[in-house]
Order: sequence, then C-alpha cells, then structure tokens
Amino acid sequence: MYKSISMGVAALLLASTSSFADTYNVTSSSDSGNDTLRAAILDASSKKGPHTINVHTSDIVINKPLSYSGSDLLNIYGEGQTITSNGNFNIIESTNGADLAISSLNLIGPGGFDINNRGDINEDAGKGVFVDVRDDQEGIVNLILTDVKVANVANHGIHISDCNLADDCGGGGGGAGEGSPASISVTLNYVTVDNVGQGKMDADGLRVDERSIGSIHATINNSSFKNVGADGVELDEGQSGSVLVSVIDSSFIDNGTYCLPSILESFMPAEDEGEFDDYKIKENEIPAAVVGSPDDTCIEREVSLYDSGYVEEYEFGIDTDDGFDIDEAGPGDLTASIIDTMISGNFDEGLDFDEEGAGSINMIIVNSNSMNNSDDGYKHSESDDGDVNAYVLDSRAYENGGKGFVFEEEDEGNVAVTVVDVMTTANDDSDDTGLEVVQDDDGNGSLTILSSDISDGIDDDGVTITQK
Ligand SMILES: [Ca+2]
Ligand SMILES: [Ca+2]
Ligand SMILES: [Ca+2]
Ligand SMILES: [Ca+2]
Repeated sequence: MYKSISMGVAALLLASTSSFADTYNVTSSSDSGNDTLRAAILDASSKKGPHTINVHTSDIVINKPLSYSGSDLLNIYGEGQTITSNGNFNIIESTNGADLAISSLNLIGPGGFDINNRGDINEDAGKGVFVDVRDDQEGIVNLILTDVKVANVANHGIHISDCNLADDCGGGGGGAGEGSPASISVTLNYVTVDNVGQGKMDADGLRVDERSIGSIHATINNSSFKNVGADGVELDEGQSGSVLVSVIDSSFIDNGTYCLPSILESFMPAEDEGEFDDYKIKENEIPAAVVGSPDDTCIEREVSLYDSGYVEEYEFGIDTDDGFDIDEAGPGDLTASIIDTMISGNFDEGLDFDEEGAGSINMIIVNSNSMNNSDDGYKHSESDDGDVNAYVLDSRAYENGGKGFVFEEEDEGNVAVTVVDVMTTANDDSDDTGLEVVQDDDGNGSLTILSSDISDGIDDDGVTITQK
C-alpha cells in the first residue's frame, strides 16, 4: 500500500519534470507568429502542464486577449517588459480556471476612460488579468503576481471569478450567483494597480468573487492600489467559507472615483432626501430615479414606505467606493492583519469590512494610517452569530469625513477591542468620533485603551471601557 503511493508520487514528479523541460522562450515581440508570447500560450493551452514561458523580447503590443485555455499551472516570467493592449479587451486571461503566475511584466490598457468615456457601452470592458474558475473546480485556485504593474484598463485590474454570473455577480450580502467547491488564493508581491476601473461601474483594482463552498486567502505585500474607479481591493465571499487576509507595507490611495460627485451632483434632484408623517406624501410625489446622467447606476435611490403605502422617507446618494472592501457572508469568519499600510483619500470608507451569518471578525492593525477618506477611516461591521476581536497597535486615523475607527457587533456574540499607541484626530462625521465600539443585542463588550490619544472622542454602546 505504502509502496504504491510512493510510486504514484514518483510518477507525478516525473510527469511534471518532463513538462517543465518543455519550457517556452519568447524571442519575437510581434503580436502573433513564431516565437511570440501568443504562440507560446496557444501551444501551452493544448498540452498538459505545468508550463513555463520566459519572455526575452522588447515590449509587446497586442490586438486581442492573450488567452490561456489550459487547466494546468502557467508561469510567465518577464524581464520588466510592457505589454500594451491597443483596444478595450482583457490583456491576460486564464479561461479554464488554471493557476496563473506572472512575474516582472507591465500590463497596460488603452486608458482614457472615465464616466463620460465609458468602456462598457456596446462592448465588454477589458481587464488586466482575469482568471475564470470552472463550475466544477475543486481545491485551491492560485493567482500569484510578482513585480507586476496593471494600469489603464476599463474594468477590474485583476479579477478572479468563482461565480457563474461573471460580471453580474454583484457584491456583498446582496451578491448573487453560485460557484465551484474551490477556494481562491491570491498572492501579490510588489504589484502596482493604477488608474483601472474607470470605464464602468463597480470595477475594482483587485476583485475576487468567491461563491459556494470555499474561502478567499489574499496575501498582499509591498503593493499599491491607486486611482481605481471602484474599490482598490474588493473581496466578496458568499455562502460557506471564510476570508483570510494579510496586508503588509501596502497602500490604498485615491480610489472609488468613477461615480465622480463633481460630475453627478448636477443630476441629483433638488431635494435629495425627505422624511414625512404618515398619509402626507405618495410615492409618485417624490423625485423619480435619475435618468440621463453619464451613468445612472451611480445614483442610488432609497425609499421606505409606511404600512399605509405613503412615503416615510427617501434619500438619493452617489455611489462612491472604498480603499479596501471585504464582504463575507454566510458561515465563516473575516480574519485580517493590516501592517505598515497607508489608506488615504478614498471616496468612501478607507477600509470597509463586513461579516454576516455565523462567524467572527478578527482584526490586527499595526503601524497603519487611514486619513482623508470621505467616510470612516477603518470600518468593521459584524452581524448574526459571532464576535468582533480587534487589536490595534501604533496606528492612526485622522481627517476622515466619517469616524476614525469603527467596530460594530450585532446579535449573538461579544466585542473585545484593544488599542495601544493609537492616535485619532479631526475625524468629522458631524459628531466628532475617533473611535466607535458598539455591542448590540446579547453579549459582552470591552474596550481597552492604552497610551493612546483619541482627541476627537469615543462613541460607545454596550461596552465597558478601561483606559490607562
Ligand atoms: Ca467556491
Ligand atoms: Ca462565508
Ligand atoms: Ca460569516
Ligand atoms: Ca455577533
């Protein structure tokens, strides 16, 4: 029995060694033809892998996607070259759920996108790197990018989709679709994502859609996400499975700008909110959904009615986005460590982490700054069964349009937040809150504050505070 397993492993090793020997060397910078990157990817698509492609050329301009349809690992090693797409399409895609590793390449789209120059009208908006997970896939799908820059594409910079609705999966608790049993692991080292997602609504720097069984593991080191139309990073985990994140020495700057308020404000109704007594105002008497703006999906309209059918209140809002957004739904935890990281100038929250269904939020934030974001600096919301556990060390939140740090826990479960050497100031949500900790419904709440300066005040509910 033992012997046959060993022989199986030896056979596997032999198979992979012989495949590795079948390495491709790209020596032509043409878009297609002999010795090109496209030819190597096409050939690899038709063979068992894993495959390795070494790119030794000058820069490459492509006229259509570099599309890998194999299901075994593809490694592409560049030497710092730039691959530019001369149209609005995906630059590199793994269409059959294969693991993909890319090193030392710049992937650059055509650019020039914004809400007035959309990339999704009568065409599909192009992405930088796209991995499409198969419906029947199992195990872990891996995407590893090292020393890679992605810029100027209309849609997501980097997208891994384990969701059968493709770009219509939506996000968060409202996210739809089914997926495979597989989990997703994404590792970014020295990756820059700049000026992507400006050609359509809800297009992120890095986007992971994980559905059905399986978790998301994201490791982000020495990387930056800036000038993205929607979130710098958005991780959406639906149904069972957890989100596990490690971010070190990275930045999330000036993201969430596609639905640009300075362009859309002139399309907002004169009265963009209202609150009424019962039997006063009918729904057809309040402003209708906005039409005729550059992208009407940017303008949200929320209406709540009394049982009588009359309007209780309504509100219009412009849907800007965050630096880093996580939505974990169904059974499973949201566990993240954010270390040596800068979060600044994002048009909604800096960090916006939401956990629903069974499971907890477990956070560690060390030596990080969140400032000048339009809403909260760091926001954590937990609902249903499960706790909020957070440890914040040597970190700062200042000059955010919302609160500095927010930890909200609802339903069954406890909240335990410890902050050490933390500074907050000039966060202005109209009631000046540097630190908000809320424990709702059943459970205990504790907030421990050591050698910290929360100069704009603490907002607490259901929490025992120990301060030294
Ligand atoms: Ca899955
Ligand atoms: Ca889950
Ligand atoms: Ca959960
Ligand atoms: Ca709870």
